[in-house]
Amino acid sequence: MASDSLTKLLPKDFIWGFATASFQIEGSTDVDGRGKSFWDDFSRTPGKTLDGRNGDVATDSYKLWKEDVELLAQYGVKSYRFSIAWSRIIPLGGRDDPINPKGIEFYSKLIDALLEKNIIPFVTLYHWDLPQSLHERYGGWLNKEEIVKDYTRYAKVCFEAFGDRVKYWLTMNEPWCISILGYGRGVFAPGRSSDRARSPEGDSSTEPWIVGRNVILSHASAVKAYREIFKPAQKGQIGITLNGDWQMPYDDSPENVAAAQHALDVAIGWFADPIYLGHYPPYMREMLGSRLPEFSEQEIELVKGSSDFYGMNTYTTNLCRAGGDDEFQGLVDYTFTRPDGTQLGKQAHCAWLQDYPEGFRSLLNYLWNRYHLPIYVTENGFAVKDEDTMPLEQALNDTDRVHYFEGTTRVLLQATHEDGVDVKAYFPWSLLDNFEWADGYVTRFGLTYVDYDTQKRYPKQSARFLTKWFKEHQEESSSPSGIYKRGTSSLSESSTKVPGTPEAADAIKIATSKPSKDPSRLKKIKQAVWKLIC
Ligand code: PNW
Repeated sequence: MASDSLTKLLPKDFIWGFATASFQIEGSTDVDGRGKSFWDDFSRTPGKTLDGRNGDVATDSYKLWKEDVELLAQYGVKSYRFSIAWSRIIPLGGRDDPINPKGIEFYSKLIDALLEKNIIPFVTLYHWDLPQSLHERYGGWLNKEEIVKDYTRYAKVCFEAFGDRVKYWLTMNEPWCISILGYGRGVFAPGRSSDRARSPEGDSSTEPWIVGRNVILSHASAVKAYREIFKPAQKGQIGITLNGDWQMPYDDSPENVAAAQHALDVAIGWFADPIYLGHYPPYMREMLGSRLPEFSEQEIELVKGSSDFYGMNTYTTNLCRAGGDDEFQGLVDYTFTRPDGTQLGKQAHCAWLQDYPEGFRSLLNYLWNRYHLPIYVTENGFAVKDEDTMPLEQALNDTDRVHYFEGTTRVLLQATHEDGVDVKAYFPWSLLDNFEWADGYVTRFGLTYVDYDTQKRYPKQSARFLTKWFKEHQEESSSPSGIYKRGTSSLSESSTKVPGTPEAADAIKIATSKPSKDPSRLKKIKQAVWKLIC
């Protein structure tokens, strides 16, 4: 019964936290040796963002990161998903280009600060900010021979620098968006498209599919390196995260039922089927013919099984009708209007999003039944309509977003306890309002409101809701929450619980010893904490 599952708890090792991405929050694009990413100039080009604003400052998190970590601690999260900017680590991006120690230092300090607050770093290696020089040098994601090697070297540098402390890696964020929005529709960097009003260069009929293949291969090559060289000692998990919304037939006519599957095949199966099953969905081949770039036998061997878990970003549900000429949606028309004229759910600020939690449950079931791997929900969220133009008090009282999360958290319990889906993590998007790509700053997805004039952060009602919900719906952890005393705030109480394992006792002993006695004290605490977590 539904009521039954809603009183059950999520297990203590369930991971929840908030997510962000480097280009959307960091700003400081020209400091400490950072090279340009291809979003720098793209976002500065007139007409590319809705409000004409760019990522030069964003939420200023390169400077304000300590404040952000403090906020996460106040929210009581178990984890923080953030991404590393490739061009801070290797400013020119390539495998023979120099590494930037300042870039390594920045993320290293962030990781240490998170661990000190007992927050698990969940790290994305690529969230859309390709070093500009790789795009100029050889076409970036279009060039298989070069990009696979350069990406793999970048990933290895990160594993080497951070893998002693990072145990969860995501290779790529949303390959569908990288390929389709960047090289098909041309709305994201590098903005290539067949539409000559939009771009002087590009071929939307071939390039997105080539980019998709190259992203998959780069991901798989980095995973191979991790598993062979780093995992034996570092013992982390690595995978990819795919965007994908539930695709529901508009009605029960056979062509619309088939259309919904076609939409899933192109939105999700394009990447998930090769990675988890070892081949493209047959419909991709049927739709694209020779334009679908094949994998060699050796390549498919590399790709199949290259993700330890299913990483899922999902926001909404589409009603699907056969027809139309949009290959990027699998030749399927999407609508939110049901046959009886009613809307599927509450409309968000962006046209592509309505609130429909039942679709989230269906998607979790579909992915679990098709791929049989634990699911990490790495993004899920809602942008309240017109939030940007509301007075602050009204924006903070974000009832539509609270309603959205009431639905998705309810479904999380139902999928776990009624349907038997193995969901291991949940990361609402996003910790902060931030640079929402082509939307600029007018679309706000944050659980925390950012006043862009002052960079002051204000928790929204939805953040309070989620903090409370997870406190009430998760088994108490015997993990190290008692080791580091959390900051007290109106959002979280300090924890003084003493975990009961020998490792925890060790960690507490070291943590409470006089700091001056042992210079390696912090390192020992971290080691003990990791023993507990892993
Ligand atoms: C994701 N769509 O992007 C990204 O991972 C985030 O960086 C982003 O801020 C967030 O979702 C909210 O948009 C998407 O058009 C962008 O369907 C566009 C779509 C989906 C996801």
